[in-house]
Amino acid sequence: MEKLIYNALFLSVAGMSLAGCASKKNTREDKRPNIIFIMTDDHTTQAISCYGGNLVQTPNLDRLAHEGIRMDRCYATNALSGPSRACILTGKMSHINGFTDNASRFNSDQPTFISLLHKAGYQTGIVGKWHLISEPKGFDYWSILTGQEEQGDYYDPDFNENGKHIVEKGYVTDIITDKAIKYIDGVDKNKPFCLMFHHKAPHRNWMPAPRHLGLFNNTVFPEPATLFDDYKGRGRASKEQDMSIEHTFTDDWDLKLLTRDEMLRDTTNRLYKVYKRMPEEVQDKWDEVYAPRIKEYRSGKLTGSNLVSWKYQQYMRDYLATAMSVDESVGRLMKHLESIGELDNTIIVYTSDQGFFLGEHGWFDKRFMYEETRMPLLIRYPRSITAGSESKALCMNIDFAPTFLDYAGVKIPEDMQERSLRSILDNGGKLPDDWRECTYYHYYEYPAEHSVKRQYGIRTDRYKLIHFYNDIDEWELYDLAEDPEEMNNVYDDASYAEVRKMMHGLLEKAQKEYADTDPDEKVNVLFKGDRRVMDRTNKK
Ligand code: SGN
Ligand code: CA
Repeated sequence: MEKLIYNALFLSVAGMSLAGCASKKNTREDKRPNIIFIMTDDHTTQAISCYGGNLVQTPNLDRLAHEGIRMDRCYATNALSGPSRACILTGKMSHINGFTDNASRFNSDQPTFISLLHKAGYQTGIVGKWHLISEPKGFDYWSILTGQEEQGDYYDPDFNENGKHIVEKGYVTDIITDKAIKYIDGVDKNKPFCLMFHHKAPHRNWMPAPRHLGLFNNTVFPEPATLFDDYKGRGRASKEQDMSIEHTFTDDWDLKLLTRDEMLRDTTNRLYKVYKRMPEEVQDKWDEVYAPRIKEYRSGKLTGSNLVSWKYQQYMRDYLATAMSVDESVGRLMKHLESIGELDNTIIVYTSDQGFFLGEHGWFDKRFMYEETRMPLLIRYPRSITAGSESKALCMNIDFAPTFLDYAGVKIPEDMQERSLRSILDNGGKLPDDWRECTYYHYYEYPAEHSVKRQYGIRTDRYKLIHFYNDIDEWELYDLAEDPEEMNNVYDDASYAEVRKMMHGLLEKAQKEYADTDPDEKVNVLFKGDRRVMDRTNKK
């Protein structure tokens, strides 16, 4: 009931603002839309209220959904930052674009939707996280995060701005938003622009903006039903990962259980390295906010499952407070576009490089092909997208490049591996008759941090088939209608024999279609400097 009232109120406010800006015509001669591609890092649908998440309210993202379309089944084809970004730019899967894991280096000489838009007369810019190591190409302007292996810092972050190193004072989400707004204000108003607007938040180790420090300290968040998963119904991949709240979460980096004095005694501590970037008054607030947490932890009362529950609460407090800044950023951006009359001339996309586990299966992080790693995808463009649409169409991040080119009227290159989503977006989310039967996934970063084994697979409307290869050789099959939390692997269940056969057929077809010709290839992990290269000379 409460939710209904909230939605009704919200809709009326959103409706008013829509009516208010509907009169703003595109006065440019060149009528092609601007494109603003907002991508956060590790922001997941469970933490966004328009996706039905029960953790927090995200009014600005909800506004995007109410005034645009909410896509419910969009998947990264390789749920990790660098790989997802490379897939998005090129419209090609990792084995084709060459960026298979976070230790790769992007070959930025290959065509991207950005370089194609640029050639077609678009102004192009990127602000925030890039994470592809090589310098961006095809952009007129870039200001990208550097430091901490290109993850950037939450406070006083370093940037590479068109090749020059600079340090900006303040909180990362706000700085990136300022840069985005400045870029929009600085473009030639006679030509369309495409801006990639990429946040660091809410990536690990989840450091909130000063104004959000302690925001949720009195909130108790609902626990996911699978927080205490014992992985019984599944194989070694789930059992042998290293991304659990119970075992992997660290006291210092993740839980922030160090006082200032303790940090000063060991200034090599990783938490201290990011703490010392904060101005003194923020450090004071930080100390105040984390002191009760440290005290509670050291009281010695927390053990076993109580300790896991407690850690989960601290995780949610930090993650969700950090994510508040991105919801506010989206609000600021929309208001600004409205004020300069560009809101309706602009396709605004909101997504995240991948989803994230918020305690489901006892985990944080991503990488697995399970449902929690799906991407949020909200798109607002009132000139052709009906407000309040929703869609269950199976989408992938490699669909983005052809979609943007389609809206910009630029020819989609033959070798992009997928097609535009435009016919779905402009048609109230309805599926065309010949839409795909499944999405394809292939994850490579193993052995590596979090120990998630290599895997590939497909997801259809109802089923999911996964093969964990390299190190182990195990298959998993899920019936998502019967088992949406993916607790029961039915691969060896005789009653699913037909489904299993059907899924293997589809998988083979997908691998052929996407030219993943040797998916079980076992590659040696080699390093050139600190960059990983795939050694294919000595496989298996
Ligand atoms: C860092 C994090 C990992 C995370 C990767 C990749 N460790 O290495 O937890 O999985 O980034 O994330 S941390 O100790 O540095 O916080 S990604 O989103 O960039 O792919
Ligand atoms: Ca990420």
